[in-house]
Amino acid sequence: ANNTVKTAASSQTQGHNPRRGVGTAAMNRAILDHLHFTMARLPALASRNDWYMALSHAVRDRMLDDWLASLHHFRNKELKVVSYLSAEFLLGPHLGNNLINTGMWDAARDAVESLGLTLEDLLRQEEEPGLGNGGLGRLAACYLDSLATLRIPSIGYGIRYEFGIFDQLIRDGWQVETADKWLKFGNPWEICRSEIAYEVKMGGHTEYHHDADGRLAIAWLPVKVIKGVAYDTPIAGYRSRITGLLRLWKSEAVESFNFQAFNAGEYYHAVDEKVVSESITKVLYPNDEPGVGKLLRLAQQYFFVSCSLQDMIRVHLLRSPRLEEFDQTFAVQMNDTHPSLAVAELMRLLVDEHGLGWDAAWKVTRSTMAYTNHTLLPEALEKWPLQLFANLLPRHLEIVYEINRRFLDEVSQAYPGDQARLARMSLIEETGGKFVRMANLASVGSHAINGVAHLHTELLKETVLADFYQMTPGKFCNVTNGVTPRRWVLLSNPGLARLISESIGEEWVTAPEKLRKLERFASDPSFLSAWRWVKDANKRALAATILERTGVTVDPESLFDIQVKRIHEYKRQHLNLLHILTLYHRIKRDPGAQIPPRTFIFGGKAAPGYFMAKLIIKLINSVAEVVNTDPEVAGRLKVVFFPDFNVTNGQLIYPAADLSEQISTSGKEASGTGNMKFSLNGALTIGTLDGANVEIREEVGEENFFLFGLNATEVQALKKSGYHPGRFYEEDGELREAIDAVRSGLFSHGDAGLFQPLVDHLLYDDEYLALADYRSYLECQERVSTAFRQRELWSVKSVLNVARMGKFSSDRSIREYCEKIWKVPIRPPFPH
Ligand code: CR6
Repeated sequence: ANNTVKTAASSQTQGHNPRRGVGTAAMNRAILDHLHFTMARLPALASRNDWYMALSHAVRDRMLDDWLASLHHFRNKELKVVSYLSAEFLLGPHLGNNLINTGMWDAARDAVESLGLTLEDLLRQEEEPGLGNGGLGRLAACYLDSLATLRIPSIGYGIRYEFGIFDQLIRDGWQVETADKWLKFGNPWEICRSEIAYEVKMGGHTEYHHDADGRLAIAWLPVKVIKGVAYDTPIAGYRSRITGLLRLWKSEAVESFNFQAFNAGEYYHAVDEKVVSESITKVLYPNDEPGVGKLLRLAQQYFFVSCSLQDMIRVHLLRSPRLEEFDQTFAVQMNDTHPSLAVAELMRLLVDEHGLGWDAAWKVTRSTMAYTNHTLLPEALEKWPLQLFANLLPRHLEIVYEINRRFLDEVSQAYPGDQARLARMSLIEETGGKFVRMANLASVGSHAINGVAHLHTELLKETVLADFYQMTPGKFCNVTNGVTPRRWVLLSNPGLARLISESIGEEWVTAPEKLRKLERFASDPSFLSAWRWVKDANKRALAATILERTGVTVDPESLFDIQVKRIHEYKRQHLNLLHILTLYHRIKRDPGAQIPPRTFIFGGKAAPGYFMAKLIIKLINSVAEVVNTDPEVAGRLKVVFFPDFNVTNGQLIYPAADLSEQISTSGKEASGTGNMKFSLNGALTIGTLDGANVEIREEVGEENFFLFGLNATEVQALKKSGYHPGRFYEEDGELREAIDAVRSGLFSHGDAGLFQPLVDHLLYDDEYLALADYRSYLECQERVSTAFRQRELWSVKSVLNVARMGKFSSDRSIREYCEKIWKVPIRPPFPH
């Protein structure tokens, strides 16, 4: 990386700055040039993908000018760089977002039209990079947008998975997974940096010896060395003239061929090593709440953390030779525990490879690192079987032991004789098999620990990390999640964005607290009808896509009641189903019943190995089949499972919702971010007091939020006193009717056994208290129906929701990280 060739141009600090034209004519020229020189195509023979690629390259060129200027910050000693370590970045398609953020949308649209194409068609051509499972990965993507918008020097570090989250097909009502070959037609947004590459060791053992000066030296003799190559993607800030950097690592063999084997004629063996090395970044693990893991996943985590830290050290050494000052160059955020090996790896790099003493290394490690926790579910807290860890990372295990030894000394000094506490806080779990506890490692190695919503942080302090909180309360803080209004309103809901900007100006895009100005329009009938017109148009667009993808016709006039998110029992898609079944039975009992028409839309992927979640998908589709075709229902209820929920589909779905389902068991959803996207697009929420729902309700006002169910304290109390779901079943006739219908075979062509596991689980276990909240949910849904009948009042509530959602912009979250955790100054907004 230091082999820069000195030229006349390289002595100019800003380098060559060609500043490409962004007008229609210049864009038109650039697209044709790329079609010719990059895609090697004649216009007459070009496919839609060729045009998409040509346009994207033209847009990327224009982002590079700002990018090269931004990269310059990394050398400026005065500016601390935020390094966001995340195993997932769920970016969504780039083209539209980049056009919006750089302000090139109109020019691109006109240029494309002058070539006889439409921008819409080319936008549809993009295969989204699905490099994440759900909320956590999408949060990382929103944060990159905000970092660039707020002009904070930053790098997102992650993994360039060759296959992202699987594509979901629905066959006979079941989820079928297919490989996500997102790179198959090329990726115009990334730049491969073959020269930015690092070696990563794995396996083997360690040896100790004394060097020439008599000092103890440690050698790690690995069995394998893999190369990580940087692939960079520019991230446009919104009109900030800053382009942020996402650097993803791809694994490669250090040498593509084992020449010894090759010479011996064993051709296949010769490429083995290449295949194994490349497998590290092959595929994203499709679990959003991972349990005890697999060797390959640990290898992925170590691989990307090691490449990233080596890269940061290289950048730091460009500024200063003193690694004791590393924390002045970088603030490192660990997005959950997936990157928590960074604590041990930074220690290893500093001590073993750069000769720092342990204490100095520990001091700088701790003041650099910070940890965000994203879950309280005990089964989702990462821990690695000790033997597996030792086999892959023998040196890191020694380091973990040393960190632990010193840490437990501190614990016993603070709490003499408290053996139970020592056992709980240890980095090593020793009850029933030995494990390395990653949340403990991350907590000990960080100067700051945060949860992702107020309630979540409080529960974190009381439960999962209680011991750590008691010992070091000052480390803990909350940063409630946020979402970017650029992608989630400007791009996905242009009609709403236009109406808002026409009414209150455009400042809300970067200063969403200004949305409050909409409050006074909530009493303006013509504004309200324009508001409704926008929503109705979005609903019609979604209805058309539903018809195309599922064959189901839905009525855009009906209430669009939507639950899109990963399928998980704690999110309680089955509670939603129980409501649908109850309405169905009410209609069957009384075909004339006054039930305002509703369209229930579900979407979300189930982890391929999560049987119950997959059965829930099957049940949704089975109920849909019966309800949608029952003549007595007469179209009043429609049930739709929208296949392959992802960012692209989300952009169509959130803007079309009337009602947002946020119905998790209180205390289980750390924050949620879909809840924010819905409400920011004018949906009203039906929800429990869980995660960020609590704060959303506080902001929008309780009269504009449909609350039901047990709160987190009541959930804990009920569990403690002994929860018997069967009682709810026995005592509530409508609930019984709904469950009995499922087990009768009514929805499974008479096959009574099909849904038995789900029914049994509800009746005899119901870990997530669906039955306990059923009646309260039903009553709340009746309030929803009543409210929806008064369309004008509903629209007022919808406007007030949007007006009061400013807090949930990811810009606010990033500002809080800067102040509370990273100690990075916020620069004044860029004058547009
Ligand atoms: N699954 C939480 O469950 C939260 C996001 C982002 C999750 C969700 O409530 O909004 O993180 N947790 O903070 C994990 O991924 C471990 C999620 O997306």
